[in-house]
This record gives sequence, C-alpha cells and structure tokens, in this order.
Amino acid sequence: MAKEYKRYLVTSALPYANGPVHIGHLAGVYIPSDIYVRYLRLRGRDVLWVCGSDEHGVPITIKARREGTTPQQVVDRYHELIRRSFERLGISFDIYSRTSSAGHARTASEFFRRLYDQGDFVERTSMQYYDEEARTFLADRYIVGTCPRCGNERAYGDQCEQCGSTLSPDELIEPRSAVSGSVPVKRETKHWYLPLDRYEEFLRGWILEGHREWKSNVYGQCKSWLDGGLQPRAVSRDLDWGIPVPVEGAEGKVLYVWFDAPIGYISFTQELTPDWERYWKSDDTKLVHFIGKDNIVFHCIVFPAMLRAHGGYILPENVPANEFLNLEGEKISTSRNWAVWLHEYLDDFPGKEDVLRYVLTANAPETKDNDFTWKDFQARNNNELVAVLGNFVNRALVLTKKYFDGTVPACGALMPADEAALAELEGIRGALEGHIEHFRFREALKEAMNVARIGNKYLADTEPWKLWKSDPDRVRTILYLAIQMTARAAVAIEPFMPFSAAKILRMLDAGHIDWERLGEHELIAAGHRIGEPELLFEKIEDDVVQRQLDKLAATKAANAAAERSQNIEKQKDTISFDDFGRMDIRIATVVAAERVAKTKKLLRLEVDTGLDRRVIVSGIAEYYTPEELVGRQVPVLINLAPREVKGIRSEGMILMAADTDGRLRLLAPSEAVASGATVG
Ligand code: B3M
Ligand code: ZN
Repeated sequence: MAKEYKRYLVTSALPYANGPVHIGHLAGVYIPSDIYVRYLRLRGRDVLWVCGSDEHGVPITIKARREGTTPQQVVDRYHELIRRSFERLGISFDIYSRTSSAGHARTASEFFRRLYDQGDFVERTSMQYYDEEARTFLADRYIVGTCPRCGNERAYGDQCEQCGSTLSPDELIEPRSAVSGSVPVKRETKHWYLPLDRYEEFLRGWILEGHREWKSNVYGQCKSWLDGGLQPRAVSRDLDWGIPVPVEGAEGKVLYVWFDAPIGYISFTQELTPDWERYWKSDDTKLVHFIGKDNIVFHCIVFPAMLRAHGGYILPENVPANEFLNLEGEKISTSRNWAVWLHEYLDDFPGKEDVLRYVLTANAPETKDNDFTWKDFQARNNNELVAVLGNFVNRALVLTKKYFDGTVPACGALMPADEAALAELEGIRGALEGHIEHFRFREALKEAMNVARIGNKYLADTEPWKLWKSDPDRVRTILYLAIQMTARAAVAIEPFMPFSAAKILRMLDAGHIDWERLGEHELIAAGHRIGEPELLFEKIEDDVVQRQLDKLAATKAANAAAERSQNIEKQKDTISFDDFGRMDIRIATVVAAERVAKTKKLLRLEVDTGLDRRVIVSGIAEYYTPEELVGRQVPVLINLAPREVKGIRSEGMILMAADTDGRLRLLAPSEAVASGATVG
C-alpha cells in the first residue's frame, strides 16, 4: 500500500547563473517538475516547489574573468534572465531565489558549522597549484597546458575539451596559470572533507534496499558509485568567490559549490515560509528532487550524507533524474553556443510557449538520451497540436456557435457511437494520474492528448454537419458530448500546456473546472453559453524552421573558425626591414608539374620566374595534383640557397598558407601579373 503523505516538497536543480537556460535544462528538469507540481496543486495537495540560481563555483569566476566583469555582475545578469524566462514559459515555482543571498549564506554556514562542531569533517592538507603572480590557488579549471593524450595546447586541469579526456593538473604538459599565464607552483593547503565512506553502509541500505522503485538510470548509477566504494570529498575550496568557510584560520577558503548549492533547497524554503521545518523535518512529507543525470551523485549520495550527518532532516523519497537532450544530433553545449536558448525561443515564437512545452515533454529523455530537431518540432506542432487538439476544439466550438448560437444544446438518447466514445474516455483519468505519480510524463501527455484524439474521431464518425437538416436532435446530442470532451481536454492538458488549457476554458467561458471532475460526463451544463472560438495553435511553416536551422549553421561555422584560430602559430622573433629586404620574392608561373616517384608529398615543378625557368620541389602533392598547378601564378622565394631533394636540385620555394587544420593552400595575385613581378 503506497504511503500517504500529508505534504510535498519538490526541488529542481539550481541552474548555474553563468549562462541562460536552454531546451536541455527544460526537457531534463524544469518541464517535468512543473508538470508534477501543477498536477499536485490540481489534486489539492499541500505542495511547495523551490528553486533558484546556483551562483557560486569556478565556471562563474571564469566567465567574469573572460568578460572583465565581477562574478556578482555575471550572476546578477543571468539570475534575472533565467528567472524571467522561466516565468514566461509558465514554470511555476513557489520561489525562485539565489545562492548569493545573505539568507542562504547564513543557512549554509550554520549547516557547515554544525557538521564541523560535531566533528563530522576530516581535515587534510594537500599540495595544490598556486599562482604566485596573481597570489591565488588555482582550481583545476584554472590550469591550462598541453593534453598528454591529443596534444591540445589549451587543455584544462580537469578536462581536455578536444578529446574529452578527464585529466588532473599533474598530467598536463607545461601547465600554466589561466589567470596570469605564469608557471604555477605547488603550495600546501588545508581543506575539510566529508568522509562519505562513513555513510556507505547507511546509503547502501537506504537506496539499494529502500528505493528499488527509483528509475533504473538513477538506481544503477547509485549502485555503481556504492560498489566502487565512496571516498572522502572536499567541501571547501581556495577561491575568493563563494561562502566563506565559517572557521577561524580559513581565510581565502569558501564552501565547495556542491556543498552549498543543495542547502539552497533548505534556505529557499526558509525564505518562502516560516513553517519550513514542517516540510523538511516531518516524515509525512514527500521530498522529490528533479535533476539531470549528471547531478545524481550529489542528490542521492552527497546531499543525503550531509543531511544524515546534520540530523533532523528527511531524505528524498524519489530523485527522477532524466537523461540528456541533444540538439540536431549533437550534444548541447553552453560554451559552444550549441543550444536553443529559452529566452531566444520566447522572443522568436511569441505565443508558442505550450508548443515548446509539448514537444519537450513528448520527446523527453526520460530513460535514454534523446534528440531535438526543428523538423520534429514543426511536425509535432502541425500534426498533433494543430491537427488533433486544435482541430477538435475548434470544430466543437464553431459548430456549437453555428448551429446553436453558442448555447450548449441538451443531450438526447445516446447511440452506440456515443457510448463507444464515452467508454474510451473512461480510463483516461486513472491512467493519467498513474503516469504522473510515477514520473512518466511522456506517457501521461499521450493520455491527456487522447481526449482530443477520441473527440476528433467521434466527430469524424458522427459527422454532425451532414445531419443538421435531417436530424437536428442528433446534432444536439453530438455537440453536447463534444463540448464535454472539450472541457475534459482542457482539464487533462493543464499540467502540460497551462496556456492552452486556460484558453480553452476561456473560450468555453467555463471558469475553473476541478481535476476531480475529470471523469464526470457533464462538465458544462446544457444551456450554458460559450465564448468566442479562436484558433488554439497555428501551423509552423518551413521558412520559420529554416531560419532556426540557419542560425545553428552560423553557430557551427563560428565554432569552426574559433577552433581554427585557437591553433594559430605564435609570432616569430622580430626582424629588421633590411632582414626582410634580403628576400627576393617574385610571382612565377608554373609551366610543368609531375609527382616525384616513390614519395606521397612531393611534386617537381618547373616555373617561369621572368628571369629564367627553374625546377622547384614542393611538398604539396597531398593537396594539389600536377594538372591543377600548370598555368597557376604563385609567389616564389627565388634567392633561397638551392637544395638537393630526392636527387632533384630544387632552386627556390613556393610560398603557401598553412591553415590551422594543417592543410596547405596556394597563394595567388588577385589578378594576373607578369612572371617576375616582385613581391614586397
Ligand atoms: N548548478 C546544475 C548543473 O550541474 C547545478 C545544480 C545544483 S542543484 C543543487 O548543471
Ligand atoms: Zn586531449
């Protein structure tokens, strides 16, 4: 028998305030949690839903350094952008706060101090990289060097973005500080560690025995963490941005962001209600954390261990983590701007908030990574929202307006087609509730949409428009039932598409209809006058989708150019004007070309330098065929000392551009010139 809960406490992962929210965040965390909380409210449950911006951590300080601003300015900008764009999408938190608030600092400090005073931490000193020029310890992300695996010269101390390897600073070749560029030194530093190993037995029992019902991706990840053995985890950092460690002698040290952030769930609840302890400290509260799969260890292992150590707090009943959403077949990436940003979507598609909510729910990565494509977005809008839900609602309202001047007609005797439709509608409420209660939102949405599917089929089968002259009473019954289905559809879709639900109820002029009535046959009495029908959804045309695809193509091109510019050769030592003057560079014309036998890279060229015809051996056979070169004009350094190459006397050098991807490219005058023209 499922446990009865008196109240619900729902949290959603705190988005980092170092960038906007994108569709991956929405599909993974925020739309599922909004559906769940809206549903609980519709069921009349006592529920609080807390979230807020995660404003500490190294990524924010890196962003500030890159922009030449302060971390506070970065978080102020993105906190407001994130808060506002959630609001515009109808993500209905009870509170959306932030971890740079004084209230949060107080709660997190008290939490740390309690564990410290209880002796729950282990103190350890370790050698960390230190930048003597900037006088600061360096977090791993602040150390750059050459990746030992792929040679990328801009690998970070924790990860190489080029080959994806996880690294440690000691593995980097020629490590240097990303802050000052200087070579960092090792310096001793002390930190406090949460000995997770001490909680292993407890966590094993609580999760592996007590929560076998958790989603398999979550349960599986917890099991592998526990089977791998838990290690003590540092809960402080040498940083100047964050909550200062509330211990004497801890100057320059702050709480590790993953220690402070989850405590935000508690501090935001305190900010929301003086009654916060009833939610956080009563066993009849159901606590649910909505997160992405990269946050599972922090929400199922680390934070529960912290709560357990502190004592007095409940632990999460469920952590329904989603997998990742990709975009057009590629991983969404904030740093590469490969995303559909929520605020840009809202600006580009005004009035289509529910379309995005619908598509991201229908396509949610609930059990495996999934892919968002603009073509699928268009197809689901046109073939499901417009053609099924919008079409059904519009026909029911327009026909009632047309035949009965908007007054809901009385229902006559039911025919088999009516009984069949009503029978199909019977099971929807139960199925819908079951799916939502078990965090199966894709399935739940299908059930909600079935009301309109059944309604559409009902009208197609009964064809009231053909009966009006011959059997108006029959039309009365059909449209009476269609109006009931329209009201039922509005109630069923509210958790998923709140804007469309409100619009349908407005067109019905029906005010609020309780979820508890979802199974009833009559939601709108005969004689009620409906309001004006309007289109619920509009088709999305190809050119609209193409504009979004063009935007992504431009992002891809910009990334490619940026990546190539990252490998630019450093400038050579300065030379004098005279040094340059000694080089004699001419435009020459290639008059003959052939491959050099037994080599892959070499061509033997005969060029007309205007002064003479000479042979030059050039390493461009991988990029140009002999045929492509004959007749071309190229710059040649003609006073380079002759060299013997594969037994061939080579007199001079063809000047080429060596692109950052290693390819050699020919150079040519912008228009034909005389062979022998000087270059200077
Ligand atoms: N700021 C979000 C992330 O890892 C992280 C969640 C904190 S929840 C306490 O993308
Ligand atoms: Zn690498």
